[in-house]
Amino acid sequence: MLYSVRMRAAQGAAHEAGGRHISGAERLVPKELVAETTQAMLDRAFEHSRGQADFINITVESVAAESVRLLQLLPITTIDTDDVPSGRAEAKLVLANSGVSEKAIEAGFEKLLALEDSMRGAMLICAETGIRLDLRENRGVRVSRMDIGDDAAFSKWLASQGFGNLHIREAIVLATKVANAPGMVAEICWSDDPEYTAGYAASLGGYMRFPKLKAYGSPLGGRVFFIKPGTNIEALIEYLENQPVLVINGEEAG
Ligand code: WAQ
Ligand code: MG
Repeated sequence: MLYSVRMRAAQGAAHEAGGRHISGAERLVPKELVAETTQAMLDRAFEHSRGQADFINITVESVAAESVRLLQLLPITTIDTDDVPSGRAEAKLVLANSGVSEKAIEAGFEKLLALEDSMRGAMLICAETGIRLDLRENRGVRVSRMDIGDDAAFSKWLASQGFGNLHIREAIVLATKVANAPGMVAEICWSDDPEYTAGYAASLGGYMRFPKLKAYGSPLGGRVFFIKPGTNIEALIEYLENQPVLVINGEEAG
């Protein structure tokens, strides 16, 4: 048995009562790790650089081990650019190479840049027309029930590659689950943590990191998932929210 441990924190009020999203986290851990995982999430919610949390929800839910899907970690590449505009231009090229249309890329960036504050989840956008496909408005779709498979070995491998920070760890797990979703073409993301300027463009072809995808100090981040036309959106959201996934890394053994 594994446990899905999820946290969401907001300022002013609960998310559903109009509170401002501060932070969220999701893990999938054995029972022995539930207590320390919830404690770490609580500390993180209280100390977040986006501001003071007034509402924190932590959910612990059992997940049958046989329902877990094992997915191979996406290959990771870092593309350093001189500044944010060239980072965004490179990220757009990666999306185009993954099969997202010009129109959808522009629509996706426009929607991300138009946010007044960060959403809790991601926007689903048609990879051809750029039209928003989910009906979740400012909440978006939150990907959940995923983690690293072999935590000790995987964390050691990540650190050895210079990918030791928590942002990267969480992002590559999320991006691997998302890239394997039915109908997924590609994803674009940048952090909503003011001090973290990195983001990525990902697809089954790989996870391309861009250290400069957002101006330092900006609390505006987000995620867009570009979806193949004709995809069953309900089934897609069900996978993103509920399918338990552990990400494994063939390289750590070697
Ligand atoms: N499901 C869907 N959307 C999410 C989730 C989730 N579980 N978690 C975050 N988001 C959305 C939400 O709109 C956030 O505002 C936005 O993504 C950014 O979230 O160096 O730190 O957790 O390789 O701030 C990427 C680069 C870092 C890492 C991403 O995102 C690297 C990051 P954050
Ligand atoms: Mg954040």
